[in-house]
Amino acid sequence: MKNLINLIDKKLDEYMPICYPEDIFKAMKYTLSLPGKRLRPVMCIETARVLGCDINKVLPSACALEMLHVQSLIHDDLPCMDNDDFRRGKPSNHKVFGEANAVLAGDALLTFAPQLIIEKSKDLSSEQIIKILHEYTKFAGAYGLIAGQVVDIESEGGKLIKSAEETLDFIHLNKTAVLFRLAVRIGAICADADEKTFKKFDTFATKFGLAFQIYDDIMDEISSFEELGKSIGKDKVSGKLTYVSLYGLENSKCKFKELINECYGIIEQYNSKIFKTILDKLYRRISGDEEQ
Ligand code: GRG
Repeated sequence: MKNLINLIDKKLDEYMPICYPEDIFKAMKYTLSLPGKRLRPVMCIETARVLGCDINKVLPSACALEMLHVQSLIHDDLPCMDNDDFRRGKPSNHKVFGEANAVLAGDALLTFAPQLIIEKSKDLSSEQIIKILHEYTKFAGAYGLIAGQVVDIESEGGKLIKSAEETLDFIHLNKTAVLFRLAVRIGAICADADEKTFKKFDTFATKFGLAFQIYDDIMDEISSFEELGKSIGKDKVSGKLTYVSLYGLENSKCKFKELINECYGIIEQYNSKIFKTILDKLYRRISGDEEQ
């Protein structure tokens, strides 16, 4: 896993040389190069690998996914959104580069990512590239990430069109699960997976994404700035709709474990050390190491 993360970091740097005007590239590279977990590119590459695809084919798309994820983090931290001063243990993008450059750095990452897929995916067919770009634009936009963020903001202001339970699931599925789904779907496209396999990985990523957001909600309650690298306890103060606020801490832990156990079941047949490591790590943290 460490080797894979090092490879992703190397490629992220290599794919984005600094050009004029340097300020925008510096802002883009700042949050991108901070030590994130790289979960989305890792899951994209591992999906492709277990399905028999050479990982070099998928590297540009995997790095593009991290760029999209980082864009969402930069914009999420802005004062007009979640207003967070820290990200990945360091001052947020707008704290270092100013609001205008942080907005532009996010916009630039969002557009750099598909450019990278088109320019660097030399070993994929045109049909595969079109499929990947279709997935990217659908999941990043108003049918995905943006939809999740809009409903999240609205719910914070008390505006609920659907029930609290339905609203929360909508937010989790669109704000968080969507990028894990995008990751495995792109990996499966690169590997030319059949429909049944594609759906299996999609179900895995949907369940994993929900579990991951529940994990994030729980950590906001029980963790520390040192562990997470961002401000904690903010959800509670802002009266945000979260799994913990709606169902309580213990029920949230149970739901999280149930989903992760389902993930183990789906992925078991692929014998993937990397998927197992990711699931184990999250499960152990929530169980306080006493289970497994
Ligand atoms: C796509 C134009 C466009 C806008 C995006 C701002 C926004 C709309 C969406 C916010 C999405 C968001 C920040 C969701 C939170 C998901 C989440 C749990 C992030 C933390 O992921 P980790 O823990 O972070 O994998 P690292 O830093 O390790 O990569």
